[in-house]
Amino acid sequence: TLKGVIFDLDGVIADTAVVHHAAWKKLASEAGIPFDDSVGERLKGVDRRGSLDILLEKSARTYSEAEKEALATRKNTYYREQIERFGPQNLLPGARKAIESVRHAGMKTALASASRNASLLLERLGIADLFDYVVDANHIGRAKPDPEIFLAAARGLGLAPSECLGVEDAAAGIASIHSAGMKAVGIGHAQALAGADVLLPNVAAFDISLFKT
Ligand code: G16
Ligand code: MG
Repeated sequence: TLKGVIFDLDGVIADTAVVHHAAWKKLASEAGIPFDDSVGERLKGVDRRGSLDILLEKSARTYSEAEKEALATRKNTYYREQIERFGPQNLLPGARKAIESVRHAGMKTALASASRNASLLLERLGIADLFDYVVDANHIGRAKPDPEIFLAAARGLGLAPSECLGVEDAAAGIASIHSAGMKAVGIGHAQALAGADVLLPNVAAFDISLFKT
């Protein structure tokens, strides 16, 4: 039976997917690297360095390690400039209610985010106290689509993976949830989410009563 729900952060709870997208797009444009929405979609849920590697697939030249480091840092600067101004108004509509519905049903909640800015965001959004356990990129070795982050979240909740449900807006995240042995709820419309067990248009449509057995 279901005892816990593990939420992704960017694009599920926080309205940051567009901010990540804009920061990568700006970097790509400055570096003269082609960037379109299909590249943008592939970057979702992928950690910073993995995202840069995807971006550079389209580059006409190669970059040294030091140059790559500098590009990733520059993107993060653009991103941080925006989220420093974030507050509860940047929660996606219905996000708080969705997390609270899980808690009110007597189940546990965890966060599994690939972002190294996750704790800053949780504070800014005012939702740090809604999670029983938080795992972000600072705690794990292998990024999504590897199952490590969702497995670590289940372990932190003291639950078996089969007792958990994962909620994600990105293909890499859905793959991570499935490899961890959990059912996956996809949030959004992207073609890339076709593998999700349940697809909802947005987090406002998430209510734990839909999943309780
Ligand atoms: C998020 C975003 C990704 C981003 C990654 C790393 O993951 O979806 O687009 O590249 O974090 O973020 P940062 O550069 O802040 O460490 P998630 O798992 O919360 O969706
Ligand atoms: Mg996400």
